[in-house]
Amino acid sequence: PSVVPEKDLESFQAHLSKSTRIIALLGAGVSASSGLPTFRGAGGLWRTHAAQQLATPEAFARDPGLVWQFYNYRRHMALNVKPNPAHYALAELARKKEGFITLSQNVDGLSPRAGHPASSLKLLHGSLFDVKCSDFFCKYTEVDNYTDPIVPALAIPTTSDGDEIDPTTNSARQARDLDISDENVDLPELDLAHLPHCPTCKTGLLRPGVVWFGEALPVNVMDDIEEWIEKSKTIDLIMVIGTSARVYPAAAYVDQAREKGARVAVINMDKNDIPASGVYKRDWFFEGDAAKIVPELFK
Ligand code: BJW
Ligand code: ZN
Repeated sequence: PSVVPEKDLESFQAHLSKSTRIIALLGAGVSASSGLPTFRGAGGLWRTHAAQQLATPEAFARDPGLVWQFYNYRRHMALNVKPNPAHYALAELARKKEGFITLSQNVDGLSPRAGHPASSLKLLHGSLFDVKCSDFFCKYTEVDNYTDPIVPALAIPTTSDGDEIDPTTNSARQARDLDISDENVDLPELDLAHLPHCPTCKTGLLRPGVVWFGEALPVNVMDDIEEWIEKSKTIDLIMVIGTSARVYPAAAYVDQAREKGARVAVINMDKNDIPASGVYKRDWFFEGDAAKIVPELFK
């Protein structure tokens, strides 16, 4: 049985099939069913900190050890989950439709891992697997750094019962990661000297290659998108998938697309969690898990 109302599905699919210029704007909800927490919903707290409070240059300046614990943990989590059917469906649409572009706010690497062509995947907020020097004047950057932990000092502590025999199965118990996102689990002591340092300037701390609040989005990414929008005489459709559309300039693409004629389809678990004006004036709303709905929409 269909997970969305048949009438909406039909009118959406009719519009999609005649659309040639299409945008998908993705947020954390796309990766939720893979097991990664969103920012503003349940699971948006890391220990006692709101995720958005750790995602700032000020937090890194104040407590780089804490911010690295957070990002090293997120890298570890992202590497240990899999893309879900929404990532795969979007990747497939990108391969089939030439005029399709994905603008993703996600930094978890799941769209690339699902085979989304890089040429039509714009990572608005960078990637957990890019690393760069935090010294403004040093240009050192690394891409595709999947080292986990990024430095030994940031290794996630595991249960100490690794060698014990489990009486129920009679086999050795696997050591399991402790959930350091839980404030009741002690964070291991961290010597700042053991945080990742820049191999070029030697003095700067490395930092995750993500876009924090107050920072500009990557210039080349913004330029590519502007060019894509500019060369579109009209835009037919924008799909706003699993994002609260509260963070700018990402959310502004909805209004920009609509100015070029786009119809707006929103796919979200929660029909009340979408404040951007452009997103309220939506033409379709599909309520539920993106991992179930997106593949259905593209059938
Ligand atoms: C599901 C689901 C399921 C759950 N299926 N759905 C204009 C107006 C007001 C303020 C500003 C403005 N322009 C700029 C600002 C300031 C600021 C901003 O936007 N603030 C707002 C909060 C008001 N913006 C910035 O600072 C940006 N920079 C900037 O503007 O620079 C200007 C500049 C120019 C030149 C020089 C210098 C500066 C940068 C913003 C960077 C955002 N960074 C983060 C962290 C990235 C790194 C990291 O991951 O740690 O990006 S914050 C965080 O929010 C992250 C996300 O990508 C982003 C968006 O969140 P998202 O994805 O929408 O997640 P949620 O949790 O909010 O929503 C999930 C949704 O999914 C919910 O709706 C659920 O219902 C749904 N859902 N399960 C379907 N299974
Ligand atoms: Zn450096």
